[in-house]
Amino acid sequence: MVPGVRAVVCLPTYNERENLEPMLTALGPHGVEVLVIDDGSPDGTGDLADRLAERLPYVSVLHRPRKEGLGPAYLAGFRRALADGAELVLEMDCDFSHDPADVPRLIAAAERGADLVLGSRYVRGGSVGNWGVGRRIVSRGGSLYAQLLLQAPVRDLTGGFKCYRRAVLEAIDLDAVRSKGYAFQIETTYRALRAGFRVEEIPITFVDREEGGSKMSNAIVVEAVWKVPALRLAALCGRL
Ligand SMILES: Nc1nc2c(ncn2[C@@H]2O[C@H](COP(=O)(O)OP(=O)(O)OP(=O)(O)O)[C@@H](O)[C@H]2O)c(=O)[nH]1
Ligand SMILES: [Mg+2]
Repeated sequence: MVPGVRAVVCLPTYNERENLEPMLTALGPHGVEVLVIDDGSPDGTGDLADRLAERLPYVSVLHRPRKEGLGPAYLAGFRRALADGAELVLEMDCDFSHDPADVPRLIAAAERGADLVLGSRYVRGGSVGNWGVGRRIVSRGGSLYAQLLLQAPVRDLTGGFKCYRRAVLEAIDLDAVRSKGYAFQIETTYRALRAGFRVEEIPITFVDREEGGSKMSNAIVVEAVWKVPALRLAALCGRL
């Protein structure tokens, strides 16, 4: 880890060849380490990441043999970042839906005292850019559904632009987290809330990707639908 750098951005990639170099370049000035977590992308994103890491001292790469979803990729990244001594661990997408220029705002909120900072589309000042009606309904509906069932005072539970204080990831039983898609975002935030950590939402503008393809699938939505009541039940039974 670069001396003095305390924040590691975990950047999962699957077929993000067009986005990777611009994203790493955009993150460079923010004083963070970046850990690319590539699941054997058929388009060669993993090889490109290795080449870029040779040139960019703040970049390292974790290769995983196959695509298993966002959840397992992030868990592998969290473990590596914690082992490397990170104080703050960030999550963000590599498709420019999350603006790299917002990274310092997330870090600043954590440094002001929040344990988990969420880049939120659904608080005042936040928004969703060029999404169609269908995607808006799925996303907003999903967050409301989870918020209601889990009684969680958080407006954007499915977003993936987050900054964890190391203590949060140490307190969460990472081995017990099995969610793969959006449910992973809901589950990690819910576990942080249950453990008594301070969660703060800061507004972000989310824009749809311009390069590459979405990995969103029906299976990801279905998982989130059943996982939410399952999490609530686990909490009621004292298992969470
Ligand atoms: N390592 C890894 N990365 C993944 C996997 N699935 C998605 N990603 C990455 O996770 C980030 C978010 O994925 P997207 O395809 O943008 O999915 P999304 O943001 O949920 O959906 P869209 O808004 O439609 O783009 C991107 O950087 C993807 O490359 C996976 O199984 N493994
Ligand atoms: Mg995306």
